[in-house]
Amino acid sequence: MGAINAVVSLAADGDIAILSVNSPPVNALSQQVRAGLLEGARQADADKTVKAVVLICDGKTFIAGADITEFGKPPAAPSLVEVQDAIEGASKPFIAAIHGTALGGGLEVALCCHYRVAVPSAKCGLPEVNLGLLPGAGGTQRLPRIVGVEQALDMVTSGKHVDAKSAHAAGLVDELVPEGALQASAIAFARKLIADGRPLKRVRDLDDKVAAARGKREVFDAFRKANAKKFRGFLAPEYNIRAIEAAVDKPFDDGLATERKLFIELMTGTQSAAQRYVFFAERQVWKVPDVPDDTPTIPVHRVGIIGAGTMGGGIAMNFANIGVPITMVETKQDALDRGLGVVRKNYERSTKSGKLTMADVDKRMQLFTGSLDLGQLADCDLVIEAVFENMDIKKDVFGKLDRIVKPGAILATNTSALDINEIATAVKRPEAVIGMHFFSPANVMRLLEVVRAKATSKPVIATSMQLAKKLGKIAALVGVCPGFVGNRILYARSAQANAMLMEGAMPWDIDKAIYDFGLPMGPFAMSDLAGLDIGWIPEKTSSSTIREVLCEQDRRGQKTGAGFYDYDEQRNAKPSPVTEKIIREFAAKSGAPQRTISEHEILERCLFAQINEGAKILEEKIAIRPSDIDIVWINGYGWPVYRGGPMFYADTVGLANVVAKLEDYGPKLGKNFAISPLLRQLAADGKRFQDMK
Ligand code: 3H9
Repeated sequence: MGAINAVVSLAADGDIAILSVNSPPVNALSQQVRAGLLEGARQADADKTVKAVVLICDGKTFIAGADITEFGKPPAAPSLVEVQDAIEGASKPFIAAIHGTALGGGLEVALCCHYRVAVPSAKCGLPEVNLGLLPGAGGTQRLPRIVGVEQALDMVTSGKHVDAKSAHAAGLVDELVPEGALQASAIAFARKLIADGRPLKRVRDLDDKVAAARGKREVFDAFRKANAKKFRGFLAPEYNIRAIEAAVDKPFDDGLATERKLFIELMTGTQSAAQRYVFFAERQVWKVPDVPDDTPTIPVHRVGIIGAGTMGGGIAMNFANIGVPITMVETKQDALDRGLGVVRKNYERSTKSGKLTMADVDKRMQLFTGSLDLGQLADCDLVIEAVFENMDIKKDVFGKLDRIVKPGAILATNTSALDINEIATAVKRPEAVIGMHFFSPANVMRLLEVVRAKATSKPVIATSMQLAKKLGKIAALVGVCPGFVGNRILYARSAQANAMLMEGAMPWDIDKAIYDFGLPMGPFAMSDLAGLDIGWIPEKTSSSTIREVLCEQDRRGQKTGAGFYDYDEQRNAKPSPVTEKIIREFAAKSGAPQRTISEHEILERCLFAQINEGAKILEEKIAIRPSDIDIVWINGYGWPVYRGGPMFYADTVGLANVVAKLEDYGPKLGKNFAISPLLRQLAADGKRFQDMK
């Protein structure tokens, strides 16, 4: 008894042994934890004075999974399976005592214990799918033996965390024990087991739940069909399903072998590498080298929002969701009423899906104060301007705010492209000015670009990042340039897409290539959705671009039933002969030779131009690190997470290949196109974006 190693210890409470893991931050199953657990389990099993063993963790959580930082490195003994065999095959009961999260390998260890107890706040899950993996330590074989095939399919393919109460109802947890009394309750549970002479319950020996699904292919077929859209492009969900099929069809050990084989295939593939990279990228993105964690922040008790349009309303909902009161200012009463009406309607829609009750809706709406007077913003701690994208208007608003809003408050703009340094010249406190670029619909989209201007103070940055986290967003801190990170890269892609229209490709050819690559839609479908008339002024139109001509013909996108595409009543898109004619005429006028452009070329030109723009953004230090660019594109533009973002994708293609292809395309890329010196340098050095320090 005593310390087994630096992270695992064994103690005794009478005839009950307590095997504890203490490996912050999340007690992941590192080599040291595995070694400690194996040794501890063996010692406890061999000790004749011990009648049962409680496995418990220190700190904020039970074991949260395998140690992801070890993935991709040579395996270090002992394996997790050895640990599990020692526990499951022990001659006395092991009881997992769960608090925090029992995830992945952590739950798989708990599933090898003979019993599981948990506090009500605990959660259990097999989130490997989110890392492009499947549970590779028996999870796909043991879980369905307890919870049944349907729930197991749902858990392994969604990766969701199931709360202790549901886990108890499903049989995954044997007993719920009081919060704060986990260890004592687990010991009491163990003593009762022994007193009652209950047998060692080995999950691997259970069969009735999996037998119930044997021969029923339709269960799996229906599940695949129902989730086809959600799983599109991802390998891991399908592999998880196959592993559960093996649990149903095969004896336990054969099922384990199938699971192992599928796990290794995923682990060595590009998709999982991408998804593991994104896991760490999502955590890195919060770290700002020159704004340390202990930077003072500004308490935000009230938020002011200027503009009650789609953007302003969506932004406001974020704050109402976390209980922060909002003062919403508009110039006209009817616009204000309309804006608040839309917010209420959006909330009411959530009552239909059961997410909110009507009482919740009322509570949120009570947080709103509407006003036509900017003066009402005086006592706000943060004001976000979401007015028309026009520099003069924005500067005028900021000038007024400067005179009204109390000192120390944050003055934020939701501009998606304008120069925030210039906006900041309108105030005498430029250190208070920052960009908070929400993406539409702002109450739904997870991304927030926090834009740091030249004079923005560190507390203003720290507060904005902290707020983003509280709002449940993922925020990337970026610098000022036209379009910031996300839209600037989008423009680079649009330039190629538009150029290819002139060379002979149709919008649907380009959209298909992008869709098949894994994005939810291509550039032209996206324009139709957003509306082609953004920034279009009917009085000034001169048929000078394809887009202008489409607008002139009242083809302004989905909302008018036609844009690049024709739309039916259900808004299904069809290639449009009208658009095709307009494009052909434009191309003829431009004199560009027409040809068939392969899907391969479409993709390379669109994607490699994006990568090149990303490299320029890094050169100019507009983004802190390549992975921040990936976070922006995954969360703001639907870049498929299994391809890890444009910069990670570039690494998988090889930067030398990217440069070589850009050189091949040469003048086709446009007269202003230049290959980024940073990209060239990395390619010449045989490096990846991931190697940048
Ligand atoms: C698996 O188990 C495979 C097996 O089936 C088969 C094996 C053969 N490893 O998220 P946080 C770090 S796959 C290494 O900010 P929270 C994280 O990077 C695994 N490190 O905290 C961060 O580091 P830093 C299945 C990990 O309280 C710090 O811990 N399990 C791991 O918001 C704090 O993390 C999962 O996928 C790990 N497994 O959330 C669970 N987990 O401070 C993954 C975290 O340097 N983890 N770190 O940035 C989570 O979902 C969340 O971390 C958790 C806590 C909910 C546990």
